[in-house]
Amino acid sequence: MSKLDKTARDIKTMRVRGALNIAITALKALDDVLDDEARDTKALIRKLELGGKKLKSARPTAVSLPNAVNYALLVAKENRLLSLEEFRSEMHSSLNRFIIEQEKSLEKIGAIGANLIESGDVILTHCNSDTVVTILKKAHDEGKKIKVVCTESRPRYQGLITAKELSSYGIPTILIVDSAVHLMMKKLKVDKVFVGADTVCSDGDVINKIGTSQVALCAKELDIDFIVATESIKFSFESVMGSLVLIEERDPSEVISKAKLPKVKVMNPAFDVTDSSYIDMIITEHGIMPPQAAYQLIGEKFRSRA
Ligand code: RI2
Repeated sequence: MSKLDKTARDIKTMRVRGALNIAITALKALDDVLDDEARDTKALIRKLELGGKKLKSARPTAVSLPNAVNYALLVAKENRLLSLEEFRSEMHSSLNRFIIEQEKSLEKIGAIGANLIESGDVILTHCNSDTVVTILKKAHDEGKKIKVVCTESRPRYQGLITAKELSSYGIPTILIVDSAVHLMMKKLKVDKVFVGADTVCSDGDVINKIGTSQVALCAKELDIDFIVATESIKFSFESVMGSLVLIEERDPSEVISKAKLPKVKVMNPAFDVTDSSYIDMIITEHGIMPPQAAYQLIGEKFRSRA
């Protein structure tokens, strides 16, 4: 199995996961392809295209994955007239620059998000978002005394990753089951909710781990700020063109083994859509914006593709 095939498999099986991490890992896999044997530039571009196709099909929902691959293929196209060696070197630097930019975006969001947190805040988060974890760690580093409530995030219990990471960082952390969100928001006096995103649509709707929209409903009902933290690589240009985001349906065995309920159809959607009207703000590396500004950001970011 080639290195790229292995990366595609790891993304599919969620050994590699998290919308930003998937994008960066895919770019690194394409960067490796650049060192493959090839007759000429055209042949190497063909390999990148084939590899990109495999990577894009590994998981369907987080748009950061196709956005990252499309970026690499766009740069490849722009450099198609270079000699093989020039092409390799130009591509290596472009891809590495892009990866560094993504990492810087994460840092910037960490700083912006931490500004929104006050000492004494009780914050609830769902699933495991590196972007949200970065914000919470930054707030803690700044000396703010925060408490974080993590949902389990069934079926894959990614909330446990968040809880482990934050608690070992010294942040007081509470774990709850997903269905306890409404009750515990009241009981623990949650001040703010921070979640990540897999895809942001042009109308400001946010697609994130299954259960996010229920958390948003509870936050709205209790008048708690619901904040989405996401790098702009997760904004969907295709949504401007009317494409609907495909919600990944994962294997039912992640929920329960077939043997336990042989006659029951088990469904396992991995993501849901939170309507923009439930979102108070979106934090990107460009700053804080209302969800309604998503269209504008997509226009500025993807102007070249329109
Ligand atoms: P970061 C994850 O998807 C979660 O839904 C998380 O909220 C989102 O990606 C963003 O994560 P999955 O890959 O990019 O766990 O902020 O299905 O790390």
